[in-house]
Formats: sequence, C-alpha cells, structure tokens
Amino acid sequence: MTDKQTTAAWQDADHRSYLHPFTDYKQLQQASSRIITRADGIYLWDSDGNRLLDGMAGLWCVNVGYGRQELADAARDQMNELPYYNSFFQTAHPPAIELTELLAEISPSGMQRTFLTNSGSEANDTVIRMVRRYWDLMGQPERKVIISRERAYHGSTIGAASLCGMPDMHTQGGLPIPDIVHIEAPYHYANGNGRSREDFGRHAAQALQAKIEELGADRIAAFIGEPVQGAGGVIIPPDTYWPEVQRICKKFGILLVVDEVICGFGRLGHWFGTDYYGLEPDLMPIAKGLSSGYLPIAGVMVHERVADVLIERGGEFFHGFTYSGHPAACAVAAANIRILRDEQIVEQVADELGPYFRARWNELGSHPLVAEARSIGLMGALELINEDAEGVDEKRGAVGTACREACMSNGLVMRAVYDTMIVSPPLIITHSEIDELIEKASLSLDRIAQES
Ligand code: PXG
Repeated sequence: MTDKQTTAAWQDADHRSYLHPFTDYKQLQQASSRIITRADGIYLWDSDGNRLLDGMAGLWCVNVGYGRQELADAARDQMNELPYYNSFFQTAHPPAIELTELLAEISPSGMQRTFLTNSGSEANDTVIRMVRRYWDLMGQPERKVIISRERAYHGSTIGAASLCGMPDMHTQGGLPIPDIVHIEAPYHYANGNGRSREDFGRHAAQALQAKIEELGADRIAAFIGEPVQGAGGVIIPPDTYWPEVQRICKKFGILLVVDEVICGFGRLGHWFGTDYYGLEPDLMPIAKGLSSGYLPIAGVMVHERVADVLIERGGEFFHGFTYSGHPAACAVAAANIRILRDEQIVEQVADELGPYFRARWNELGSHPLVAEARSIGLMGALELINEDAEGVDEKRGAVGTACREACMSNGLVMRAVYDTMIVSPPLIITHSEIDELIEKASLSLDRIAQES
C-alpha cells in the first residue's frame, strides 16, 4: 500500500465520501489528504511510505506511543470474553469496575468515582448536566452559570462547544447555550501588556471574582479550566494564577472543574495537571491519554463531596450513553494505565524527558522568527513573529501555516494555532528523538525565514 496509485485511489474516495472534522470542505476538495497507514513508537507512515515524527501524539492522546501489543491484546481478549454490555439498569461488568478502581488509585485524593463516556466532549456535557443536578439537589437550582475562559477548548458537542472560548465555533449554530460565560485567559504573551508574569497571573484570576460579583454568586454553579490550555495554544498560566482561582472558588462556594483531557495521564510529568498545580477539583473530565487513544473512552472523575450529594439525596440522574463504560475500551484504558504506572513513564517525564525537552526547546527561542518559546512537561509552544498580521486579520496564521507545511515536508507533525506552533509528543520519546524533533523544527524555521 505504498505506491502513488494507491494513494490517489484513497484520495479520490476520501473526496467522494468522507466529511472530515474541523475542515473547510471546499478547500479540501481542491487539495488532497495525506493518508496515514501505520505507526510505531513516535513515528507515522503515510501511504507513499514517508515517515513522520508525530510531534502531536495523534491529537494530544497517544501517550504510550504507537504499536503497544499489550493494548491490542487487551482489546482482543475483552472482545472475545464480553464484547459489549451496558451499565444501565443496575448491571456492571469487570472491565468498567476495574478501570474506575484504578482511576481512584492514581488520582488526587477524594476523586473516588468516575462516570464513563466515549469522548472528552461527552465528558464535558456530562459536567454541565452533573453540576446543574448537584445544585438542584443542594436546593439551589438558580445556580446554573458555568464560567469558562477565552481560548478554552472543551469539545464540540453543543454543551462542550459552548464551554469553548473559540468565537468561530460559537458563530456556527447559535452558541453558547444560556448560562455559560467566559473570562480572560491567563495568556501572558498575548495579554500581559507589560505586566510581570506573577502580576498578570493574579490579574487574570481576578477576572473570575469580577465575573462572579457581576452576575451574583448565588447564580454561579462552577468554574471550568484546563490546567494548561492546550488547543488554545499551550497557554501556561503564571504560577500565581491557579492558587488564586482555587481561593476564589472556595470563597464563593462554587465548584471547580479541572479539564484534564490533555494534561491528564502524564503530560505535565504528574498523573494529572491537578497534581502539578496542587488543585482540589470537584470534577475532572478525562479522555485522550486515558487509553492513549487506542480506543475511544473518556469520563468525569467526581470528588466524594459531590458524589455523596448525588448518591445520598437520591433520584435518578437521567444521563448516560449506550457505550458508557464499553468493556473493550475499559480493558484497554486499564492496560494503558498499567503501562504508564509499571514503566514509570510519568516519572520519566518529570525527571528526565521534560527537563531535556525544555532545554532543547528553549534553544528554538533564539531563532529570529521566534518571539517566545515556552514549555511544560512534554508540551511546547513557539510564538512566531508575523509582522504582516498586525492589524490585518486575514494575514493572521499565515506564518504558522507555512511553518506547519515546512515541518510536514521535513517529516515532522507540528500543529499551528494561528501563528503559534505547538507540540505534544508521545511520552515515550527518547532523548535522541527529542533531538530529531528539534532539528526538524529548526530546519523548518530556517526554511520559512529564507522564503519570507
Ligand atoms: N477537553 C479538552 C481540554 C480537549 O483538548 C476535549 C475536551 C474534547 O475531547 P473530544 O474527545 O471530544 O475531542 C478536548 C479535545 C486540536 C484539537 O486541534 C484538540 C482537541 C480535539 C480536537 C482537536 O488541538 N481536544
């Protein structure tokens, strides 16, 4: 399957039949998809046999890397044993029970229970429904408002897309739904306005208090945030930000929802971003690294103080999915967590790979095209200089797109969020593979610097 003719056949069929996610369909009809056919470790191969270093771990999810036989075996064994059963009507099955037990073991204290879903988007829709159910049971049904942030990404279903802070998503379909509001992101590079990082962190957190006071604390149900905003451009908050947000949530008695879909399962060198920042969330949506993307599975981890209310006050929670706790997906997720744990992958990110990646990534910061290089754990961003974009909206992203294309032709998958380049490689990347990533990124930057 590695000749040009096969590629053309796939591309024709792709044009004919497949509506891709987050895609300009007219543009795609005039272009051709790259057809990815196999993968191993941190590398992908396309249908022409080209090898690509996957700097994005798929879509921030293939934490243990591609080609782990144990995960394929776990899916096959479970499918042979019990391919499907649900957890409605007072039933359950061993894989779902084992997975939720394992999650309680590795998660911050008190996050004892998990509601399982199939995607991060469904997890965040579950958050909206569960938070509102909680306040109903607490006798405060007027607490409905969920405060989110600009540049947040929480998914693409109607509820989750409403939580997103992406205006382009909201213009399609009349979003957000009522009672979801947004505050400033802790994005020092874009919004710092000359403030120190520390000062700006406190300032951005104060936006939460200001919003609570503006709307009235008795109407606010929860605040939701990613520990580090991923799809928004690897926005690493100043160290002063999260302690202040936590304090404000406690002060006003509102629930703290920490979206761990990207940061969870080792990305920051801890099991969860919550551990990195010392947070005490009430709810924690999880997905992606939960199964390293091998099968679709996600969920919402729930602190005892919330779960106790849902349980003790009784009444049915009218919410769930056919595939909530799918046995094969649960078995794969449990096997994936065991790999992360037994091979001490999370510790390696903290102790070795993260520091090495940071040192090498920072070198890119001295490239003339780069205004800022930042990283945390195994996540990095480069702010590229795009002078043409100042005041000209259509030019925004032009340098990022050129850089992404140059990376592709140099055999590196790196994502562009407008003119911000981001990477988030598999957590099993080696030192020499990090060197290769940096070298390819550096060559790509040189190429677009020459061309511009
Ligand atoms: N929360 C966060 C923090 C995410 O990053 C979701 C929820 C939704 O998960 P699902 O499984 O429904 O996709 C995400 C997903 C990108 C990109 O281009 C990022 C995501 C998804 C698709 C593209 O960076 N994140």
